[in-house]
Amino acid sequence: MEVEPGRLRLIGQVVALLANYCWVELDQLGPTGLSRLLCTRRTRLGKSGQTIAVGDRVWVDGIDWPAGRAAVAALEPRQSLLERPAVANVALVVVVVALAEPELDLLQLTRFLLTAEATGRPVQLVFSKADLVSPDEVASWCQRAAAWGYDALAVSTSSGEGMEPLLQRLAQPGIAVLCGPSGVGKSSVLNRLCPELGLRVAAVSGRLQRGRHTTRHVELFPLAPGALLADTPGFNRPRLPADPVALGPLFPEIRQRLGLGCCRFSNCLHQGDPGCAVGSDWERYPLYAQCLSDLLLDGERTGRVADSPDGSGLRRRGQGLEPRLAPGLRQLSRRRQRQQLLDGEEDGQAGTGKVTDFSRPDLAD
Ligand SMILES: Nc1nc2c(ncn2[C@@H]2O[C@H](COP(=O)(O)OP(=O)(O)O)[C@@H](O)[C@H]2O)c(=O)[nH]1
Ligand SMILES: [Mg+2]
Ligand SMILES: [Zn+2]
Repeated sequence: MEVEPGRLRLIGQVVALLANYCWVELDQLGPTGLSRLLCTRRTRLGKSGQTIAVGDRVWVDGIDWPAGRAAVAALEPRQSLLERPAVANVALVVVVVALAEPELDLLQLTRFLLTAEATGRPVQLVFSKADLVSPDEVASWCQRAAAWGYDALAVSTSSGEGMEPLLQRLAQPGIAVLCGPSGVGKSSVLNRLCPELGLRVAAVSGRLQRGRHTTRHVELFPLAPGALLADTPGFNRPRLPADPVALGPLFPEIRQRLGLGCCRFSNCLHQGDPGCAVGSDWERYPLYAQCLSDLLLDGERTGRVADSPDGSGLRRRGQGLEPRLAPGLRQLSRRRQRQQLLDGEEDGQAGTGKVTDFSRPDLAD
């Protein structure tokens, strides 16, 4: 191959993203035996609107071997994308929630599961800190999760319970991502699986019993040959999809029911209307209704217009569109919305499309 030394292009994978730089692990060793380069981003990547995420396959050039530096010149198409935290080419999304400390919040768990489902990739639910509750409670949570459609694993990094089955699940080729609220033990799990890493772990602190943020950015760690595991910074309120019709299929319960029969209207929002095949006789139905209500209200606030009010489960009231929900749920939703505004918009950190945002630590605490 005839290439100018300075123009040599090599392919690799983004393993960490820091402010304006990223670390790229090359598929092959360089002449100095180096395989990891600190790379800047070429401006034309930015101008074409392309952003880099951890997990992206990229071409680098302008390699300065002695300094271990290069520039990302091009991005390969992605197979999948976990939106927040941004991780590309994910093979498995692992949603981790603690059975205690912090107390399990079903709505928050559901939002994490929705973000995970939105990748279209398999989702593994993990209940952590199993040592803090009784074996009966652990079994009962696993049963509930099974009814939602998840084959959950209960683990404890303190007692070691469940760690071997988790390792087996994760040590598959490709990228697995640990995501979930802060303080649930994601970094502890990674440390237990790869003890040589010595990641920072913080004590759960403060009145909210959330963990302090010690994981500052998304990073991929080798777990087994070909298997990479990403630890992610905790954040506490993942976003919902923008389109209300897209929400339903992110619930395995709804997918399963739609597999057995169709709703009368293709844009059905499954709110108990006649001709709806989904019904409300499943545990997470109120959470579905809550998420739907939240996303419709979010859409209103951000000026997003929900389409086709007729037959879509929306009705007009004044200028806005409202979901057809029980008054109690509506009330709860308004309260939640006000609370969000008071909380200072945890969600406002995401989705600006800038590369630097991907590496932002969680500011929620
Ligand atoms: N009791 C108990 N505590 C744990 C377990 N795993 C982690 N922790 C504690 O939970 C806190 C938060 O852990 P960390 O790994 O930083 O959580 P992350 O924010 O999800 O990465 C730390 O004080 C850990 O020692 C566990 O299995 N059992
Ligand atoms: Mg962490
Ligand atoms: Zn329906």
